[in-house]
Amino acid sequence: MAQSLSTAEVQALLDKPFMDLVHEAQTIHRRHFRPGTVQVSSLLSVKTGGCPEDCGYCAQAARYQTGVQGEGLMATDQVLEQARAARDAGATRFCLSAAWRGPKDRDLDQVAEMVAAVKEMGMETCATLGMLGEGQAERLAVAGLDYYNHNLDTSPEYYQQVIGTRGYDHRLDTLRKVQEAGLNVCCGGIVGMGESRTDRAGLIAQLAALAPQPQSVPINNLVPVPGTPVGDSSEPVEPLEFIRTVAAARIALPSSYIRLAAGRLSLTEAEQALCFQAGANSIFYGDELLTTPNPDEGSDRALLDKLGMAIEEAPQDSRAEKQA
Ligand code: SAM
Ligand code: DTB
Ligand code: SF4
Repeated sequence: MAQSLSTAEVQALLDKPFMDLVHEAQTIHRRHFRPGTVQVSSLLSVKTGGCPEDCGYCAQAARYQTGVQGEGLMATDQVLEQARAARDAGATRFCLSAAWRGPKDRDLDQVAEMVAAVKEMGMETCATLGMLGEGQAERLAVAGLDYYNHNLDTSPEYYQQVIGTRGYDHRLDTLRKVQEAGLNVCCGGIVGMGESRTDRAGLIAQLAALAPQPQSVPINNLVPVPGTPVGDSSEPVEPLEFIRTVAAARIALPSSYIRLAAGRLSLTEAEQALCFQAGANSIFYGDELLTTPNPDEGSDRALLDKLGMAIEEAPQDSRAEKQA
């Protein structure tokens, strides 16, 4: 089992000379993964906008004027059409996202139907639906869900500056429910919300302390959304600082997939290559995230070709693999 690092230990990593940090991350990466392959997930917002929560970075929070219209839950047929297109373009995991505080049982039935049908298509499945109540993670597991995404977003200290309607403990409680249901956990955070390096260290230490460590760790580079408090007030982090964060996550979470999540459009190809060098081995694939753009599949395929990297095949049964 990976040893968890304290905030001070992660901070010491982040403070290292850049070349030493990236070298250490790449060395650890090669000990745990085949270099040169990238896991690819496609995202679909199945329920967009109108969210009652107040996450300060989010385009979908009803209380901020972001221009995003609230919509109801998408029809299953439409979701399956998008999943098929993502699979045909090369994605091996499909992630269903909903702008809810948490799912109502009636909504969960419909999402469970979507999950089962996507799984049937031969893709891995992921869902991110907000906080889960008793029995809901089990319901999703029975439907064939492989991963549940629920982020800690930032350090416990900085969290309060960003989100008021749900606490860090609520998030940890949902993560515990997901783990107890035998699902893989996808849990990460956001860089570039005005937090300090110590906050980034605090987030990584929290992720590393989860037992077991999350199988998937998305590192989002804030996509500043006009109309949100965080989007309107934050200065972007420097790309080199983002790459340091990726490297420290790789070292602290040696056998987790580290995903370059939102915000890749603000990184050059060379900066993304350095993220891979620092141990990132997963991306969101497809030209839209939830409400904001992402590089299109063609430019990602071209980038991977230039780097001599390949898309990783989906495992036969990722939950069985985890339990083995
Ligand atoms: N409503 C669900 C929830 O909060 O768990 C699922 C969707 S929510 C949009 C998923 C995650 O996307 C957030 O926890 C946050 O880490 C990330 N995210 C949202 N807006 C973002 C932005 N503007 N830039 C970067 N990451 C963002
Ligand atoms: C995650 O960590 N990042 C994804 C996914 N999990 C759901 C979402 C990114 C959202 C970026 C902003 C938007 O498109 O609205
Ligand atoms: Fe709602 Fe999720 Fe956005 Fe928070 S991050 S406002 S919970 S959609």
